[in-house]
Amino acid sequence: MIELALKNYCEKIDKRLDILLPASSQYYKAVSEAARYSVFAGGKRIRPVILLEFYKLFGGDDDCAYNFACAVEMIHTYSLIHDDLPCMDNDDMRRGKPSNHKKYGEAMALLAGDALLTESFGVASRTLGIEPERIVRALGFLSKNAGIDGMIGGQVIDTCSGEPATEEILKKTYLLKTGALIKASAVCGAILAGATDRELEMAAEYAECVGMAFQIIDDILDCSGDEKTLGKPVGSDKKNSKTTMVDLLGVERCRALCKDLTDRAMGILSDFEGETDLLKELTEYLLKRNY
Ligand code: GRG
Repeated sequence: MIELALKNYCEKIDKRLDILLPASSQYYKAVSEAARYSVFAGGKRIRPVILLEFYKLFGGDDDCAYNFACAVEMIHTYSLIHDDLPCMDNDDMRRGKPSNHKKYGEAMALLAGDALLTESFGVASRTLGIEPERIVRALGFLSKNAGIDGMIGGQVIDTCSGEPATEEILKKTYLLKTGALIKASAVCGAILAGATDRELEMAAEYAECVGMAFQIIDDILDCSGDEKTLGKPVGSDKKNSKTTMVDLLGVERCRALCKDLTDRAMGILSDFEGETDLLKELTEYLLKRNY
């Protein structure tokens, strides 16, 4: 059921992304090709689905929020392209294919990521059928969470803080590096639909639980997942001498923590008055994911 719902969403999101991604002049079409390569490499589209479901939960007509949802996916894709670069994790494979810099070279991968990030805000700003004040507020929230106090800040702690990785520091890192964009997805969907401040707080809390669990599961998969299913080599964290939550707590305690976080997220969904069946299925699906 959730697989089918995700497949239907993916088809609609992919169609919109195909329209939104800029076609370029012949002189620089290489950057569009590189950006499209990663955008259409088979991502799960979790973040746009969360945005669209929160938008619907608070009464939005889902078609209006597609540009915004695609913009979040463009930011996510840029972060993966840059994360794979030799100066970051130096990963050769992503989603079962050569990573962007392996296919197009480092300079083009850097530029493709930059292009996706920059274009994403233009795409989100061209959201039609929603009050401009809501769009501006959501843009501010997205930029904050993709930026220094969000995903970038988390990546900085992760790659170059030099701090010994304690449980507290890792939790902060995960909330920012992985959680911030998931939080932006849920909260921007809610903002665009006109949710109340209390509902925005609840959406944020839900997404923080899901984001934290998502990253811990990523850690578990990086040490014990199946390379073919994952579409990338396992052991990237070890290769980069990164301490993960699995190193600190062990796999079993990590799994228990993810179960707790998922239960909390499910509890928050139950507290909403509207329809949350798909979000509940998605939340449980993410706990059990193997790629
Ligand atoms: C600006 C130089 C520069 C780098 C930015 C911010 C950043 C690098 C990277 C973001 C950190 C990151 C990649 C976190 C990992 C989050 C994560 C688990 C990603 C995988 O998400 P999925 O499973 O991916 O949703 P798919 O492939 O399904 O889209």
